[in-house]
Amino acid sequence: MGRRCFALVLATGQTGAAAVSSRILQNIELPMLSALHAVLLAVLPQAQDAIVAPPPRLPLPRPAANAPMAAINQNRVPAGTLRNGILTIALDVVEAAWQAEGPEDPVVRILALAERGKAPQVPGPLLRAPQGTTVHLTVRNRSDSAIMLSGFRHSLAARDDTLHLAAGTTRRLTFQLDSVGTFFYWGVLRGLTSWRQRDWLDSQLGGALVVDPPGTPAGAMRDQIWMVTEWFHPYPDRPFESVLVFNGKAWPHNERLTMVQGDSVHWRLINAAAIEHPMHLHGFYFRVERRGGERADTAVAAGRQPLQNVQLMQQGGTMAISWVPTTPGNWVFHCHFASHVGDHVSLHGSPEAHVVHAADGGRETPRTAHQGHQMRGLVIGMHVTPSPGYREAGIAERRTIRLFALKGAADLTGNQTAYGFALQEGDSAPVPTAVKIPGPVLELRRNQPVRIVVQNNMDEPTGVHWHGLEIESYPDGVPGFSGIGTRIMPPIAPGASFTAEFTPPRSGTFPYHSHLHELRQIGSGMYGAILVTDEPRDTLRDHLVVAGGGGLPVFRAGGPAFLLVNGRQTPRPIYLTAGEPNRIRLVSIHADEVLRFRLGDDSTVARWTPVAVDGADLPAALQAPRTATVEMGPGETADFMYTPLRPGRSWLEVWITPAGQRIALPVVVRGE
Ligand SMILES: [Cu+2]
Repeated sequence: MGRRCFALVLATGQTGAAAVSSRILQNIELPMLSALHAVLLAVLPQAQDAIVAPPPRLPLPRPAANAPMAAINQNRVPAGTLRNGILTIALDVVEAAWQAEGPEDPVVRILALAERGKAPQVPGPLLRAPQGTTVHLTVRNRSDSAIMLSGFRHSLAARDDTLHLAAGTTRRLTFQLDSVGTFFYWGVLRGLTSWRQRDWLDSQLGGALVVDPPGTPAGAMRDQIWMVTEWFHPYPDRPFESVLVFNGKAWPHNERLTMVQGDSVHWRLINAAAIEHPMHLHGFYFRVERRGGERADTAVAAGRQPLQNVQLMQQGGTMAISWVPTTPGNWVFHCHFASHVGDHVSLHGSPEAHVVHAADGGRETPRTAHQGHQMRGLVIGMHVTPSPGYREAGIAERRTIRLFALKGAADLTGNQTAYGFALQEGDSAPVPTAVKIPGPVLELRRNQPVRIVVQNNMDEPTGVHWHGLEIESYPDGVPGFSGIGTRIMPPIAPGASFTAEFTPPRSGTFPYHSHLHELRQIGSGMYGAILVTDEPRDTLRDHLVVAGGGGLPVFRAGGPAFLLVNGRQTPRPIYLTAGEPNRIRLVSIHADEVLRFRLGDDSTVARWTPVAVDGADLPAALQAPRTATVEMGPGETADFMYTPLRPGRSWLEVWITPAGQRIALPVVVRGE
């Protein structure tokens, strides 16, 4: 499928981003994988324990000296002229320069689209008009590269929806916007047939195409459109250089949105990168109102829109989501693949960095400095301003939990160090060997105020996120960002503690996990489950399955990708009684992999009834019995009711998709 094939070399021990590199690795032959594994396992222990320096960087393709700098397109202003039901638009394909990150970060060479007479844009100009609009499109290819454009005419088969432009030529296309929804148009270099095949030069050729319902007045749609693209450069002697962006810029250099507490927020997201993304919203639930792909987009009936805080976006997938930011403060929306919010998808630190000289002759420091957290790539930050009269509840009486972040022995796969959590029991702090993977289950009571004191007894900073809980911003756990005004949560330094105070408002199943150096810390075990309940759980009929990493993720396919289920590669059985309903809570919290779950025996898949996702009860229309398989991105939880009909033995299998490590948890059904 992909054109890319090269070794994932760990020159400094920075592990490969399984998610980023999966499309590459799918082409590697198995013997090659085995040899690489040997190398990897040999270098991993040292690598994991250090605060790893960025990998050595390689030259990036620089733009020509006279190439115009691409402007960042926030997708707020449609391109062209819309008059009497006709949208007239003229685009140029040009060689351009693009700076996906900060003013000191690299400027790279791309092909870009410009509205005639204007600067080229990343993403390309927004095409937006009501259904039924006729579009007169003129495209002039002013670059030296032959290209093909597609994605304009959704009623055609993909192979017929093409517009070929040799260098220097102009083509005209007239078409009708015939289906409502969120789409994208795209270009590729000559000889390629899909946007999935792009790597760097053609990677930003394309833009959003939004078709509103007929009769929508211009300017009436106040939604924010976010387009995800990737600039990806393979090399023969190191994995790759990549940058992943929302609307042309990566965190922390992309636009910070300001919204008012209680606003209605409407976003459209377009994943025009050749890799899936589990998108996660902190603090609030959203509903997915529309869902689409490359050539179709469908409204989701109101009664079938669950509350979600994670949605896995497939390659080429689109969605329209809405939510209400009910709590003020700083919040993030981000991809939950750890490698997509870290150095693997950043050009920062490259020797090709473009240095901006400040007025005083020194180097200008980007204004959006990191302030402690190290996220990069696919993160959006939001400031929610308090509505008038807002006050945080003052609560004196709280149940106190002391949670320790610890490093244990080198007892994970490949002799990696276990990172994890332990609770204080009694008067003395837990010793490092008390590390538990997954972390201890935090059993909280709905509406009961709690104070969790996180004591960091590791030798590196951390921060803990209570994923999915609708709580205040300050305890939310993104170091250097969570909080309100000047009261910002700091990274928890080695030896220091942080007190998170909140009151969980909803009963359900949630993960908690590190929110700093996520690939290493979550990947090495810093994750667990939070169960919020109204009354004590009946653990004979209420079962928790936490699937996550057990060492840094290395390979998706064919090798040890370091998956643990309930902390083990051979998990202990769960016991059920025939004829009795059981709740099965699944937590998918691998740092960098999508997991698939299947309940059944060798020949038959069981049936179960989904009752909750992401900690929120499902609408009645979605609580219908179905085949017991589910795919879950990192950070997702799902609860199912399962009534085994007869005694026997089956399995809850968990594996890294599409065909990675597989673990089977025995399910033993006893007679009534
Ligand atoms: Cu991602």
